[in-house]
Amino acid sequence: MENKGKYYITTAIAYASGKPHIGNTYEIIMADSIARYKKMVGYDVWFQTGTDEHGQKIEEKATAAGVTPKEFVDTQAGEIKRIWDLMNTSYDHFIRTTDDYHEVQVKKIFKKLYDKGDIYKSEYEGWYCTPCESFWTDSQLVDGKCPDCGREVHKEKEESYFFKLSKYQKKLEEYIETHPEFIQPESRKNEMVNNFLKPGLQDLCVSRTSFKWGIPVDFDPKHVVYVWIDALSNYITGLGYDVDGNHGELYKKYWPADLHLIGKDIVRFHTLYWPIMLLALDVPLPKQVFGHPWMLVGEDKISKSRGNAIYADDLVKFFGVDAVRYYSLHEMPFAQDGTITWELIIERINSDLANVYGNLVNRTIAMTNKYFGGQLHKPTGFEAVDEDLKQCALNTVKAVDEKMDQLRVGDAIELIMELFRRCNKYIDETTPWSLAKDEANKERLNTVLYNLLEGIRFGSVLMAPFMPETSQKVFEQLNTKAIDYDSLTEFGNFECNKVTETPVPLFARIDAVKTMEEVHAHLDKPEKKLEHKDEISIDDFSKVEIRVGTVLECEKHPKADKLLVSKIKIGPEVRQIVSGIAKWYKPAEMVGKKVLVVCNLKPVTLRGVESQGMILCAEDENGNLDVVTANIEDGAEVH
Ligand code: ME8
Repeated sequence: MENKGKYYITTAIAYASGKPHIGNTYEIIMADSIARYKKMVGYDVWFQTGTDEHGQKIEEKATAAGVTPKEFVDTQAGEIKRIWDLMNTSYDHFIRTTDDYHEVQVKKIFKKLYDKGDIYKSEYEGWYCTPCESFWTDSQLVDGKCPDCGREVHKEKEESYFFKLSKYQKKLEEYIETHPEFIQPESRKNEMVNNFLKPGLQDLCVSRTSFKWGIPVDFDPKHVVYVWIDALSNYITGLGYDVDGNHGELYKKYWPADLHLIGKDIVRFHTLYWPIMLLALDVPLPKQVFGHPWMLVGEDKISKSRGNAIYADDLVKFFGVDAVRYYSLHEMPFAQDGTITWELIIERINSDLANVYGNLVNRTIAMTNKYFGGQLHKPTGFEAVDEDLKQCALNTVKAVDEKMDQLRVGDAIELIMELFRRCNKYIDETTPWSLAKDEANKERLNTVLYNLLEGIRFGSVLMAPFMPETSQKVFEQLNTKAIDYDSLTEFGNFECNKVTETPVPLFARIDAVKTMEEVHAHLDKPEKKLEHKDEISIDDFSKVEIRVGTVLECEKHPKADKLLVSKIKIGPEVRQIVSGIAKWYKPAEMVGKKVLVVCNLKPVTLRGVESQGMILCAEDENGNLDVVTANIEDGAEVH
């Protein structure tokens, strides 16, 4: 495949202050779909995301939770990463602003800007909104309250360092003017120019003394770096940027960024303050900043305190990862805010994924099996209607590429759905079931089904960046290896391998009423309190000898369906252990696992087979069970 060069894409780094809702999650899904698409068409992609972990709000939340700020952000960052992973996002690097290499560079950046005279010390007085960590001027307040969140503000005065933004205003204006693609969509660019550049940039407060949880200014340790210099720098420090010029390989290869994907509320920071920071550091500017719209619940802002927040993991529980990805990407407009509700997502899954895509794949495979035992041959003739389908498939490839170049992801997906709709219409036009009635039409029927499978293959290759698992399932059912982008240069690359005998439905139709009842039951369920056992001393615990063992063999118990019998190597010994895990594990799945074994449990005989210990497992209240494993040499003892 042609190498199209490098492509560095980033998301905003999420505040490690709480669980990210579906709006925050939409951003990483969108970035992932762009990254996957670019990779598919031949770019060498680097995709970075991460967490923004300093600031007063986080310090306060940690105190309220009775833990240190570092403990607090460790937990939050873990949760954010878990959700990003759950959504099958393919980021290459997850940066945390508490990472050492980042902190070192932020200190150096601050010092360099200070030494250059771009940062100076002064005093700040203004209206301060604690939850938003923002100072406001009189004229910015709305009814005397914070213009962002509508909450109370109070007067605060503080010694601070300031960054002379005005010094670089002219240069930035020139850059924006000569790079019309820099701020996207166009409407956001106009906002920035008219509301901020035209009135003239104010110097920016870049340090704080009223809280401690931040990167210290090392030449004036009373101050910590105020969060934007810290946060924005992640885009270069994550690649190995070094103020002294000893840059890492990734930085040399991937900077400047091709795309910073961020939400509309932080466009100002990314298109004014960030480029000015880079101009001051003499670092090339990013090529594009895209301020995506926001996802609303119905008409309302998503907010935990309003109680309307929807979370990706809850949605996934009901609909699966790809349906949530599909909804988020397809429903979000290019510039205007989009909306999500549980009811809307059900509607969309039924109308698009079950009825159009799923149904098309299912019936085409079923017919291929019914009429040809699953195996077709390449078509020998082409009629006008076939030509029309072929052109639609080939045009879709081009049209999707144009949309993706403009970052119109929702439109790109809609075009792929149009191709699937065209395929369904082709079934109505060619009526394979009536062709099947006459043996004389066998060749024609072969052509029709071939074109359908080829249409499905085209759509599924194109859909892979958006719904990777679904495309994979389709390729398996089609039994095709023609799954890369280059295979779409020609309509006719489907190899005619035997398709799967039993099509597995991609998306089941959802019964809205029943599912909504289940959703309510799930969301209303208060978290059950844990019931604890009596306290024990460390001496009590140390009586238990737990060691790591490798499962060498495993088979069903000859007399009990629920039991498996394993031979486990623990250092120099091999033990036989009987466990009640047959419901969750096939014997072959156990072989090779490194499990934890209680070694000094008194041996017992279970239905005639001796068990010399116990394998440790974790089980949740829904009856899911997982054998606990450890990645260390067998024989190792657990303390
Ligand atoms: O802003 N719909 O972090 P964050 C879509 N740490 N996107 C939304 C959204 C919604 N309802 N709500 C928020 C921060 N977002 C900073 C960024 S970058 C150097 C520092 C987006 O956790 C929001 O616009 O508040 C931002 O791009 C991202 O989610 C993370 O928001």
